[in-house]
Amino acid sequence: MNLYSLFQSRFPADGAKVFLQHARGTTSFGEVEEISGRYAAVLKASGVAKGDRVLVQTPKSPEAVLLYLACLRVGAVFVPLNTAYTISEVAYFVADAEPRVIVTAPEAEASFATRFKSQTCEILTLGARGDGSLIARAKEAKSDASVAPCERDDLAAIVYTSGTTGRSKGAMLTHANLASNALVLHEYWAWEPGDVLLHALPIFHVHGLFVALHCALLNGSSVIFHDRFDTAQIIRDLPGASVMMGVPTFYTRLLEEPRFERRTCRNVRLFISGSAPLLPETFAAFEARTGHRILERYGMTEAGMIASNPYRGERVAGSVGFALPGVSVRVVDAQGAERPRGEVGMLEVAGPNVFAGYWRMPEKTAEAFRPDGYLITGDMAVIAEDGRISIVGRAKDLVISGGLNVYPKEVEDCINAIPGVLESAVIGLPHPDYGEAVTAVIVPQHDAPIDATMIQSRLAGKLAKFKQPKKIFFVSELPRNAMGKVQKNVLRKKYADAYARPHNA
Ligand code: MCA
Ligand code: AMP
Repeated sequence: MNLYSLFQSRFPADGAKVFLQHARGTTSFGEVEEISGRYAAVLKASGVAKGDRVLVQTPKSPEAVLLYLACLRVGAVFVPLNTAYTISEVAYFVADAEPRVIVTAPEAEASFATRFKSQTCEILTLGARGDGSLIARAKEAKSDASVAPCERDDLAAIVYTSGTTGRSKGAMLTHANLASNALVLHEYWAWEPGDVLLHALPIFHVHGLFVALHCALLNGSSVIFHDRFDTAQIIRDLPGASVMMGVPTFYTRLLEEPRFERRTCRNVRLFISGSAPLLPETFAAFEARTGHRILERYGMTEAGMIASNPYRGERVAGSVGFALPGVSVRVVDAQGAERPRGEVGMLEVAGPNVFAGYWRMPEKTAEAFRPDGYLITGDMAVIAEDGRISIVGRAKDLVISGGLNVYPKEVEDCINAIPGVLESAVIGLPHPDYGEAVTAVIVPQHDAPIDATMIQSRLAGKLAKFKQPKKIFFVSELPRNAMGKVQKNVLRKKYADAYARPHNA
């Protein structure tokens, strides 16, 4: 059961129908078949066989989508990386995933070749304009029409998520995980024959790559494909779309723009939000401006989509709706005992969507699951009598900034390694644009001449930009509880207004 075969079985009979509509033209479903077959031939010629990893850090482009599909066809394991990662961050993923092929941007080729020369892998390139060695080779290649037969448990992708211990873990997602989730979402969100998706999410994460694109592929739908989120371009193209998916920042940014109005959304039937909490104020302001009630859903890399507000029923602000069909959820106490409905506890999930474990980390995998197979999400939730779920907090020390996850431990480790720093605490604070902003509270060593500019410049080459603190505060000591643990809640309270807009703004 290869996921690509499932998509293929749903492609429109008319191969000329447009799949991707983008700044450089269009890609039809017929071209998806033909070109992904060429990329598959190039990958095979580079020695990629079933089960081999293909690590991809390229700018968003239609070709990058076809490269993903080519990997599925070959039975290779697609390993997408955030384009913001620095080369030192990438080096960890290369060592861990041991890819057969790395695909990077042409401008990064030289540094990748130097850095990864000891690795037994080939480096191909793919640029933002559809340029690069992968494309040049594909032009010469004969399209390989085959699709590798797969078992349910064969891996389709490894998506890295950081951990509270600071080391990233590769979440192994099988063809069956991705297929089951895609089929459920396609049905639950009532995809219709004429639907057009407006796509402005990055394609290195579950949201933009799997949730959004898989629904469109299963529906044989056209996708208006933006290379990044840009408010003006969204307003320009939204009238041609019927579905949009985004992180809450997309919706707050649209609301900032007076030109975004009811008319802009005249053909839209569904706005979906996820990856971070959608504030009830945003939900209400969006409804007041457009008449649309945003449908909020909840998921995580390890389990794809878990819960969603209903398409036809009531969409409630501050709630993520009901467990998706086939997905089981429960709320438990600190000992793992199930809690009654209406009480707060840790949310756990089981179902065909739940991943196969962390790549080459059996202990981490064991820690993530209960003996009966439920995955511990790290999110605190309440399940109401009728099954409606509300996420009320996080037990994991995690900041979600503009839908991107930042694990404080990783940032703290980098800051603590800077000479002159005694210790630090990294927290997320409310931010009008990103939802939460990464913020560092630092204790300098006695009389050390350090300041925010120096800290920022030291972090620049080490951490991706979105992980770097937006503000830094210096203190003489960190608040600790009786056990000596840093009280981050005290810091979050103290600096709660750090990013608040002035009242007259
Ligand atoms: C970019 N920067 C950021 C972020 N993005 N800083 C903090 N948080 C961010 N999210 C950096 C940039 O490098 C830039 O630095 C500076 O901050 C300002 O960038 P800005 O212009 O705001 O960036 P942007 O290009 O407009 O991007 C913001 C964004 C983007 C549109 C919110 O981050 C985005 O598309 N986020 C979506 C992430 C996503 O898909 N998450 C799903 C994960 P400089 O100016 O110095 O260059 S999947 C998931 O969570 C689960 C499974 C789920 O449930 O979906
Ligand atoms: P990731 O590790 O990138 O897959 O992020 C998954 C995490 O994002 C979840 O465990 C939640 O903490 C958070 N998340 C995703 N969707 C929502 C939502 N709708 N409301 C609150 N938190 C969410």
